[in-house]
Amino acid sequence: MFLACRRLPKVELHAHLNGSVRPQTIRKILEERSRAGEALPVTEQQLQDITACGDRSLADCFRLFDLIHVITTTHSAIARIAAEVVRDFAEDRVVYLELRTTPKARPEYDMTKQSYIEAVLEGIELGLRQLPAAADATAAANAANADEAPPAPAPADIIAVKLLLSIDRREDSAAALETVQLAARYKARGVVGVDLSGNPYVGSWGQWREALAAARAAGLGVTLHAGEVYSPAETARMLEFRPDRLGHCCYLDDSLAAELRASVAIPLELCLTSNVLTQSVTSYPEHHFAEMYAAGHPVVLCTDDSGVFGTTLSKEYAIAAAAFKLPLGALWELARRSVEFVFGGEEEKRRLRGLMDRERPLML
Ligand code: 6MZ
Repeated sequence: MFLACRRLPKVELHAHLNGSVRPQTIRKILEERSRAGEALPVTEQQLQDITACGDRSLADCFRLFDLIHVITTTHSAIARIAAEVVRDFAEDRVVYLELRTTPKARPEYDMTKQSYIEAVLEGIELGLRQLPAAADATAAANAANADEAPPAPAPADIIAVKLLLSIDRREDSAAALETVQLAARYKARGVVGVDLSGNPYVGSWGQWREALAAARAAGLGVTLHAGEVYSPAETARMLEFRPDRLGHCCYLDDSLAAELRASVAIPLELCLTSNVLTQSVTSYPEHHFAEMYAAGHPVVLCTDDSGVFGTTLSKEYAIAAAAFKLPLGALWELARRSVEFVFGGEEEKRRLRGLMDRERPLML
């Protein structure tokens, strides 16, 4: 089943850039900094924690993200990890990726939120150019007899990549608004939405509501991390806001779950491995995916933090197949339905529907 899941064309809608960094890249960046004579910003024990990909509480996860952030500090490191993430998802047969990341203003590294976004976009473009088929095509086109070169498969035929900008729950309303304004400004470069994420124990909804409303008014998609911990009052405010998508929703009391199922078909981005490893959900078979899927609620399987949790989207599909007894046809339907919830626009959806439908006879 795992091999079939790898061959399945898939749509990834919930992947955090710094959570998707390869563990070996973390080590390489540190080695390079050490060779350049820098004192290492993390201890060997911390490094092992980051690269272990094991069970960890949600609170531990946020400590790890802070450690990753003291390693991926430069524009070149950000561009490098973005390029690798694009290549990793493409290799896993993800045909459409919405990558999300929190723009960071770090004056000590000469970094503004805008320069951070530029570095991520540069990395995405680099990753697309480095895709094996795209690289072959470039070489062929540059060959002496370029006129006879076979038509180049455009990188977008392998994977289309869009960007969501995240508001970290530690940010105040002004910082949140700055991110939204930048998202609106970068729409022409592939920014399609805004996400609210970060430590669910920090901050409160009122801080970001206005910025998120401004994102919606600017025509950006809005997705919220909701109910990752038990916080029914906040989750109720989030449902009232009617975001375009919701992430996680592990802790819904009966009335919120009923409201979500009955009155609002807000698609859910569900991350099985992340929720089980952080103990937000006890086991795969008990994951709320089962209940929502059975109720016909729109659900999308996603990785969350493939580097930190040691997963891939193919693995998530294979886990769902085993835990919820889904045959390959149901997995294909799940991937096909995910297309309807992308923020990339109607034309992109039409293209993806065509791609999925063309592949169906080869898969099933
Ligand atoms: C909430 C999460 C998350 O933005 O620096 N992030 N927020 N819940 C989760 N579940 C485990 N996983 C990742 O990527 C790392 C950031 O993404 C958010 C956190 O804010 C984390 O600092 P970027 O690329």
